Amino acid sequence: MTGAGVSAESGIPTFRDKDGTWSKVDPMWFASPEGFAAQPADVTAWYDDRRRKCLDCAPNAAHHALAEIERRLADLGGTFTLLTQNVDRLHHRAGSRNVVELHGSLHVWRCTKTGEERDDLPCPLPEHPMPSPAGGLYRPGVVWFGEMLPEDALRASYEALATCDIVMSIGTSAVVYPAASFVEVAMERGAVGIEINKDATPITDRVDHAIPGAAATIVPELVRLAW
Ligand code: BJW
Repeated sequence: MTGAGVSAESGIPTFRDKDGTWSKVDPMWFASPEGFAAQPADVTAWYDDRRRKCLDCAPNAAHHALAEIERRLADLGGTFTLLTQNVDRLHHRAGSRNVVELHGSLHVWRCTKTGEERDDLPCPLPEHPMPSPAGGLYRPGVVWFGEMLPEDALRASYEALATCDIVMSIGTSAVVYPAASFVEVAMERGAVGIEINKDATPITDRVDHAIPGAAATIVPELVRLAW
């Protein structure tokens, strides 16, 4: 399972680190349905700007190494499920295939009236807020606080957590639920738990192996050592 720390070395700020995305706005407002309802233009512009900046960034060595693990395990007849909290789609761009987007995507916009999803809207959007043909607005296709995670993403996550031999938590502060509980869900039934993070988190003392360091250094090194 990955979090914003995996994309930090691609130039995408994390949420909670100093100078992170949320050092400039109030997250409980901008990442909430209430914030969008009250300030649709500001919230749309903020997400549209983040989407544009993501498109200017490229996957880093951690993204590529995770895609490589998936390919190598497939060659051995194994499976690899990449649960990501990230909304930047850099894992897809690095070649990962079995990606579960827990918190949606910055590249998807959803009509507030019909639920229709679009990932082909121009960047930047011509208007903030952006009207939909059905008379609603296009909202970012991300999961805000208080919203349910997509059902299919939750199902795929719990299936993987119920069967995996190894569970890794990479570059996440492990404070946002339900993702924050995933490592322990798998460890409780016997999976080996590994954390890779440049700082300590609430799960650091509970995993079997906590590896301190930057994801773009440690994950490729793991691949090199494992094969
Ligand atoms: C590096 C590095 C490098 C840096 N290398 N490492 C149970 C208990 C308590 C509360 C709840 C609960 N269940 C639900 C809740 C409420 C809430 C929640 O968890 N609140 C907590 C804050 C307490 N959860 C929800 O509302 C979720 N919905 C839900 O559960 O629905 C049912 C329900 C609702 C209400 C009540 C009960 C049930 C939805 C959560 C949606 C989260 N959405 C966001 C915003 C997405 C849109 C956007 O992009 O704007 O998702 S929040 C934000 O945090 C974003 C991230 O995906 C998520 C996690 O952040 P992440 O990735 O961990 O980033 P950071 O910045 O926190 O950490 C980066 C880490 O990387 C750090 O540790 C660095 O050290 C490290 N790092 N560089 C390696 N190079």
